[in-house]
Amino acid sequence: MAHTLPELGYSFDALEPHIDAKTMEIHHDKHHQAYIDKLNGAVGGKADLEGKAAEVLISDLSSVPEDIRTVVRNNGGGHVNHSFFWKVIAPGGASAPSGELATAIDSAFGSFAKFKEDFANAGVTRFGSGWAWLCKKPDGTVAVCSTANQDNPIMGEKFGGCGSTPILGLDVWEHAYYLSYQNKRPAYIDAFWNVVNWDVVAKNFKG
Ligand code: MN3
Repeated sequence: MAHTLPELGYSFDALEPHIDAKTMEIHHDKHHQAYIDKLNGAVGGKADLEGKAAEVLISDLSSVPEDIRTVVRNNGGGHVNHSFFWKVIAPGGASAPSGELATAIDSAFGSFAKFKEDFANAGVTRFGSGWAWLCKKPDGTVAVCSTANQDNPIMGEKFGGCGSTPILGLDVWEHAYYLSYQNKRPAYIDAFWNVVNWDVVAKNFKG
């Protein structure tokens, strides 16, 4: 079965003024769709691959034939990352972490403010295009990291990942912010905190 574009689940203007409607429309309908089309183009007709979920494909890139591995890494990663991103910025939900997640953040970073600083720094210092992440490590603690391009933490270390599970992610590709923020990536990251849905992040943390 071919990979398909998930519904955004809310209107393009739902995150205004922090993320503008035009950016959301192009980002979801054009950029995300393009990753899906290229992923389908790579795995289509390959019986052992085309039935696999994108998460499964990118978490085991070594088993993907070498001639399409980079295409699957970039576009399978793009599909997984964006499907995840739309959910963690969905409108509604808690505007700050609470309960076990808040405790995990406090123990890892000292405070919520310090976590935000570390996460923003991961996004600002990612050279070129990529993502900032808050991940749950195999031992249950949380950590900040960033990946290049469309790599995802669930990819093996050989492929830019770290074996942790993302619970919050931020797209820092220019296409995610250029219309409103131009070169000011830090301003976009500041605005991002207004749209994070901490109920979804808490659900991701619980697994
Ligand atoms: Mn993007």
